[in-house]
Amino acid sequence: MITVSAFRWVPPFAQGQVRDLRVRWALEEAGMPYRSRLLAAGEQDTPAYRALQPFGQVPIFEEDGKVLFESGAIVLHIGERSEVLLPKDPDARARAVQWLIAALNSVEPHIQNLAVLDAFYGGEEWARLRKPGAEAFAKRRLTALSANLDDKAYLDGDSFTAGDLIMATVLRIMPELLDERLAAYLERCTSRPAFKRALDAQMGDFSQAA
Ligand SMILES: N[C@@H](CCC(=O)N[C@@H](CS)C(=O)NCC(=O)O)C(=O)O
Repeated sequence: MITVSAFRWVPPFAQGQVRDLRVRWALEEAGMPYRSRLLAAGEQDTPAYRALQPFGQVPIFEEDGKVLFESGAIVLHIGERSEVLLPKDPDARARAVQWLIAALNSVEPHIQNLAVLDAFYGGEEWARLRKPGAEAFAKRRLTALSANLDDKAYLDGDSFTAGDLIMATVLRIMPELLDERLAAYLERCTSRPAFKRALDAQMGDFSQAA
């Protein structure tokens, strides 16, 4: 049985955002059953967990003694078993990988840098001063993304792929930054039944801990 590591509990602002959601969503798209391995507070820093995830983060993916960390790598690994996530056509597959990496490497860092200013450093003067610049940079990336999306349903055209899955999880970190086109795109991605099941599963695990 596949297991996915997740935190047993996080503060409300992070619930629904923790990155095991990406893996749960990919598994739901692929129709692959899994169970969550819930980490107690501090467990991510134990030597046993660090041996599996060097940075002490979630998620990790475990199956038959094999372990993977990094949500993007895990989603690609799951995609090997799902044409919904990674199309068979080699060119389309390469473009799906391209968009997944663009989401993680060219968009997420800027949105995340902005999000942490309010989430973790809200009262600090340096964060107040940093915010306009960080917001301008994030918006620049989002404007370019929106222009490229244009009138396409998904990043590579008519079909949802692993690239859309990861991009959607990045965009929903700060939905208030999205223009109408990106907001509609995000809604298109997250109205998929597989996303709803994944989100319900993550939230369900938190509610059991409450
Ligand atoms: N690049 C990693 C990031 C994972 C990550 O940031 N996980 C967060 C939860 S959303 C975490 O475990 N944070 C605890 C920490 O960094 O100590 C991935 O995509 O898997």
